[in-house]
Amino acid sequence: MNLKHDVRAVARQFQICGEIRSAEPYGSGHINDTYCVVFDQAGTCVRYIFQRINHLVFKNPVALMENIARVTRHLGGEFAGAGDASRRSLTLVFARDGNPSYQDAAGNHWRVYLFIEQARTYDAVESPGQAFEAAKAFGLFQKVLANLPAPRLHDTIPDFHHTPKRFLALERAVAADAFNRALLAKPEIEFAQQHESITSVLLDANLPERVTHNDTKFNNVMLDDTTGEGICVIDLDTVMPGLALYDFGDMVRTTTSPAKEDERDLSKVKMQFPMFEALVRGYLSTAGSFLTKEEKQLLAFSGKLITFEIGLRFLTDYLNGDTYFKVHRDGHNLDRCRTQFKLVESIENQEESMNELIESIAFSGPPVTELAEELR
Ligand code: ADP
Ligand code: GN1
Ligand code: MG
Repeated sequence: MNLKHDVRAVARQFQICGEIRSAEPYGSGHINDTYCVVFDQAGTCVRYIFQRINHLVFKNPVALMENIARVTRHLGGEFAGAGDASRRSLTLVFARDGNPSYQDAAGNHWRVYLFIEQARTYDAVESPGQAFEAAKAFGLFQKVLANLPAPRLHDTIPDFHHTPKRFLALERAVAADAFNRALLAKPEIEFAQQHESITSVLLDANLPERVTHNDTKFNNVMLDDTTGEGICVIDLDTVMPGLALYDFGDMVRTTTSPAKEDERDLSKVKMQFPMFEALVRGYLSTAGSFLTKEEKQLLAFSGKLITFEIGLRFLTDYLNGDTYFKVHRDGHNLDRCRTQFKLVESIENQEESMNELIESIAFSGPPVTELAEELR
């Protein structure tokens, strides 16, 4: 084991029995360090997920873990009667001192989850059925958390989806141009400036605050290997008060295009209508009962806005020298920004038909659940 962190030492601090057999970096997240750690427990290999919380991004890991402990307990309680209950929500393994996380000598905060077996995440969507399942799972997540008892959750990253502030951050990065990259990103900067007017639309729409996930990208939901069902929503660091449409918007961003987020061949990036339809049907099958008319009317717009917002963030990070998102090659954040802005264009070209579809599904069609099975 030649890892960046001493996972073996960390493991001793958690309530896990048995001997470590292996520990490997895991997943393709941009923020935390994730490891899959295998323990031999009386002759059986059992896997766990270990995560080092990125405390440069999440400034208050203790508050964050308080949120996650409350949210996982609530979800676990709600799913308790359902089949396969232990795979339907994340389960924290507590540290030996009873805390939901452990801080090592270097100041890193660690947490451990039971491994969700026989399910996996995908970096790119493969079928409308998958889009449907992801959206259904995220909608159910919001629905169950609508009953989370008070108090209000902590804001783990204040103004996380405040798009006008994200725009201002870009403007500051352009003005500073600390890494002389602005010229290389001239078309993208211009694209961002031309779209400034959309940044405040959701904030101005007077929509209800809800408990939302805020990072509903497609690889943050695990799909069951056998049934394809969206079995478990993961990556709970940003679960906090927000707008339902932040979640739907990020689903549109990550599930309607067949291309990966960092695809360099932009001809592959496009909003595919069947995926969008599957998303709308999947999401409304679980969230349709509590969403307001105003929220439903802005479903397509939210896809455009959140795609634009994440594009702004990639561009800003590129200009600032790649300090926030993990990068694996030169220009990685600029490549990511380009796919986002290409997708914004594609959504714009189809926005009218997307809105017509929502009108027919959400306001005048047959009940959403009746049609849902056709997509599977
Ligand atoms: P990040 O915040 O860095 O995106 P995630 O929490 O999304 O980290 O985890 C990264 C990857 O690890 C996920 O995409 C998923 O494949 C895997 N993963 C996370 N939690 C679990 C779990 N409890 N069981 C199995 N796999 C998991
Ligand atoms: C980050 O943690 P991960 O990789 O699932 C980011 C999201 C972005 C996403 C872009 C806390 O998500 O906001 O949309 O990358 N998470 C945080 O892929 O900033
Ligand atoms: Mg993730």
